[in-house]
Amino acid sequence: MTSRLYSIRMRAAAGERHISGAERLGFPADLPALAANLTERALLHERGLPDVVTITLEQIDNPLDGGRLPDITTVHVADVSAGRQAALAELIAAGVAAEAAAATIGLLAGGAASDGGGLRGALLVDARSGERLDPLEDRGVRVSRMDLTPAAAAALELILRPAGLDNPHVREALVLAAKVRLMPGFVAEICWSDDPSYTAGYVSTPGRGYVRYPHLKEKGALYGGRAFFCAPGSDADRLIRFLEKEAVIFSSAGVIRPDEAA
Ligand code: WAQ
Ligand code: MG
Repeated sequence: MTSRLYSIRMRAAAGERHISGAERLGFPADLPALAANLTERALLHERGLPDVVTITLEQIDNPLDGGRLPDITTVHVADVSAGRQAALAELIAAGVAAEAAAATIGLLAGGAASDGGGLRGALLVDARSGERLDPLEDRGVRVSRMDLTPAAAAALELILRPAGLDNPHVREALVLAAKVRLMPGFVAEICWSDDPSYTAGYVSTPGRGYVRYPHLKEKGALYGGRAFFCAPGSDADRLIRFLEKEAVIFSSAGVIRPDEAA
């Protein structure tokens, strides 16, 4: 008997301020435990206590098999300045125009929302012109409807644990990055966390996979950021529809490549 698949999303906010969010997929039998887990996360987040937590369940049909998660490389950088320099070079090597890459990093670093705060979603940026294509002003594009098969989740844990990388930040970022790589015209992604204690970030590209930098922001900084770079001439509405609505399940893990020096 086949069972219906649901998207489950959590969003926690304090007034206008985004605290945390998460997105998973599950069968009906999984959903009570997932909802409890996401509620606990919402209430225990280091960015603060939310006054509104929204949990949304939506039935979805026919998830796409996304295949394999990207391979992982850690590039050792001494500090944030070296990390941003290396991330900038990685974006440029993937085909993002130098000015577009630098301007986007600057926008994320300063808090991309109109009040100077962080977005709860991601910027969608033309890789050549640097123009912002998402019309979602203070929200950004919020990617959802992605997850791992149980076998892929088990395989991922097996490769992450010995590398000391088996934490929710890495697991969730990998799944999100894996879905973003499947959008038509994908060129690159850059991300660092908005959780004040988590300083690592990554650049994801078709050629190099998921490249992590232990320092992409200063400890204590409240603004995280994410930006998706797409090929010139991309149909933004189509990309946003894919990122927000198309369900994708990844069926295997990638590998961890040897660490690199910057
Ligand atoms: N869709 C679009 N943007 C999102 C989403 C989403 N589903 N979730 C988060 N963001 C954006 C939003 O602007 C957040 O402020 C920002 O990304 C950071 O989100 O290898 O933890 O969930 O060690 O805090 C990366 C490094 C960790 C992991 C990323 O992101 C590693 C992280 P966070
Ligand atoms: Mg966060």
